[in-house]
Amino acid sequence: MKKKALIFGITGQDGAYLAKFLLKKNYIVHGVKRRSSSLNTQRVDDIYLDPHKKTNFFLHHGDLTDSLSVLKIIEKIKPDEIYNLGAQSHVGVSFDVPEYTANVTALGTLRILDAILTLRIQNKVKFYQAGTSEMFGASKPPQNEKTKFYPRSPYGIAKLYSHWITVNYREAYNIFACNGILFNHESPLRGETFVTRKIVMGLCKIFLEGEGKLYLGNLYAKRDWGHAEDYVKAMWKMLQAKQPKDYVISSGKQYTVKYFIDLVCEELGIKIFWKGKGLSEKAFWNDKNIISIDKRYFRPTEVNSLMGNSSKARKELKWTPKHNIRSLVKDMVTEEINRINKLSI
Ligand code: NAP
Ligand code: F7E
Repeated sequence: MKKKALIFGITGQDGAYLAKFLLKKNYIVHGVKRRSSSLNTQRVDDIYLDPHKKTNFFLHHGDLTDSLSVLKIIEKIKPDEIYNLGAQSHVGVSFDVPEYTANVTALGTLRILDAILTLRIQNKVKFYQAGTSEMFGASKPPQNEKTKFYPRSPYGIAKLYSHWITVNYREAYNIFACNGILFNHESPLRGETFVTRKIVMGLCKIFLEGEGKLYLGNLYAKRDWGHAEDYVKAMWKMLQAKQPKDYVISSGKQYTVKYFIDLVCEELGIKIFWKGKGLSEKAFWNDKNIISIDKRYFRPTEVNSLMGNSSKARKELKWTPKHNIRSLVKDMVTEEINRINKLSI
């Protein structure tokens, strides 16, 4: 019998990579998408077939803020594995909509876990919760499973609730539930307002079309960036382990936002130079100012330095990433150029 997976957050970056990975593993994949006024399934359109034809991929309308929809979908699908990747996942935006962020990103997890109990399937289903390095926040790197949590945003705090409610339901009700504590992971499918994709899109537009200018916030935050393709494999591996546990997933290296810009320029074969300091810092290409700082992209509280130690996952799950920072940048730049070229045909 084929295994059935249910993915909340199917329309996001990780949802798309995980669905493709599980389909290759011969799973039947069900995804939950929320209703929106414009289509939001672009990332999975390539695997979506007419449901009247033979397919292993199905989409259902639902919302993590709506307990009834969560309960009904789980009851209907009876999945072997549930992956909760759904969230209001933008750290900056979480300062603008903290209550909404808590409702989706914290209480959404409770709604899934409680549906599992209500349906009395706690001994049949495995649960993955998408935790984040943002829970470490101000704690010094390198961060591992034993590092103290010190979140610095409404998003990080909502995720911390999800982390502990997952631990609590595992201990109280014996649910096979795992928290993946994933450090930043990117890809050509990354949301356009996260810094790596914003940089790649902005610079490709400037260099290929001679158009536009990039406005950024804190260039000196350090992040541990990996590739989403590698990180979704770790999610699956956690649910195949003998015991349900929590794992840090990271590359173990950190770079500044400014260094990421330099790598993208290198990949594009372009030389830029920097001038000025603080809010007046600017980047130039052929004497043209192409990057400036805009205060609006600074956060009320910043997470300055993240770098994970994922030795537990590497040892116990035998997880090893295929990508490094350079292959990540290469993949993102190549796909962006392909997109621009397709649009101009
Ligand atoms: P993403 O691209 O922002 O995707 C988030 C997904 O959640 C989207 O499918 C979104 O739907 C869905 N969603 C939002 N609100 C919802 C609601 N009320 N009900 C149901 N679904 C809802 O995020 P990602 O980068 O793929 O990350 C996946 C998960 O891992 C998220 O939980 C994120 O917080 C977490 N995480 C990400 C990283 C990272 O670096 N990428 C690191 C650690 C943890 P729409 O498409 O309709 O918006
Ligand atoms: O910011 C700085 C910003 O928004 C990275 C989410 O997937 O990873 C992500 O959260 C850094 C921050 O990612 C801009 O201040 C500078 O220091 O790409 P980001 P994030 O906040 O690290 C974690 C692990 C998650 O769990 C989250 O869901 O870049 N930065 N200038 C900027 N950031 C943005 N977005 N835009 C700028 O213009």
